[in-house]
Amino acid sequence: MNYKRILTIQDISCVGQCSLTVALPILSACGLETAILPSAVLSTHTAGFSGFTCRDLTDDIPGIAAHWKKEKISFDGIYTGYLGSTKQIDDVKAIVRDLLKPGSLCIVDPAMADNGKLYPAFDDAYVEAMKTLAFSADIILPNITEACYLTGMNYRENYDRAYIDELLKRLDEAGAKTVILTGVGYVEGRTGVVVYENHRYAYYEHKRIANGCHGTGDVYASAFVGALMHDKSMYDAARIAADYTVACIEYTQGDASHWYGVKFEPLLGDLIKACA
Ligand code: PXL
Repeated sequence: MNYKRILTIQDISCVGQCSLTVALPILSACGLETAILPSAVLSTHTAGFSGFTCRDLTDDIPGIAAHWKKEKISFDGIYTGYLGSTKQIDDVKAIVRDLLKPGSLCIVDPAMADNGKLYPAFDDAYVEAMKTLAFSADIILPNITEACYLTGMNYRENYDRAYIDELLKRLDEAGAKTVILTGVGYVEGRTGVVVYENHRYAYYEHKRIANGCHGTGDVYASAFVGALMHDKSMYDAARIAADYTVACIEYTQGDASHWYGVKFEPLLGDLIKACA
């Protein structure tokens, strides 16, 4: 693999093993120079902690981007996650337009919802803005809830292949290019990821661990980006990231005090080997 510089834009949740505290170590372990742009700084993530603080960094972003532009800094990939505000999405799109090297990939995890609901910080205006970022990206990694928000389809807990096909068709019609749809399970005890590339459906199924942990989406997306940047195919990157995420969830299971995140660090060696 050539040495590559990637930029990831997402929040710093100081405690909680998600967003940048997951993406930075995973991408670095995958051998990538990882530049970061924090979208906001929170004392913790918003899923389960109460009374968290949040400083939105929207106003800092244009100045940071202007400095990078002046220094002629550019990136071999840009990967975005949880963003700080609706307005910030326009600044992120400008960064992708101005600082992503030609032919490089923009990968968007529209991290805004799960289990049928938006995260507390977001509203319809954010969803509308996220559509414009997601549908201009090369790859998106929504879960089913996020795909529903992006397409206006009704969220269902129980679904079949026809429902997933309709979701993919609507994403496609809205302008999505490659879609990595996570958390798709058709049978009891199993889940998996759909890789929808060039209008073709491929599916990697794996075991479903009953008590999922918070932050698995960020571990998954970061591992996917790390593997993809190792010139793995979309399908292989999706499979490597799924195997790693499942192993991390299994490693975390049974420790009730660790409800807020995934113990992903001790297994980074396995991810590095899988990417080799
Ligand atoms: O993992 C997604 C995420 C990222 N950042 C913050 C969050 C969440 C999910 O709840 O609250 C701040």
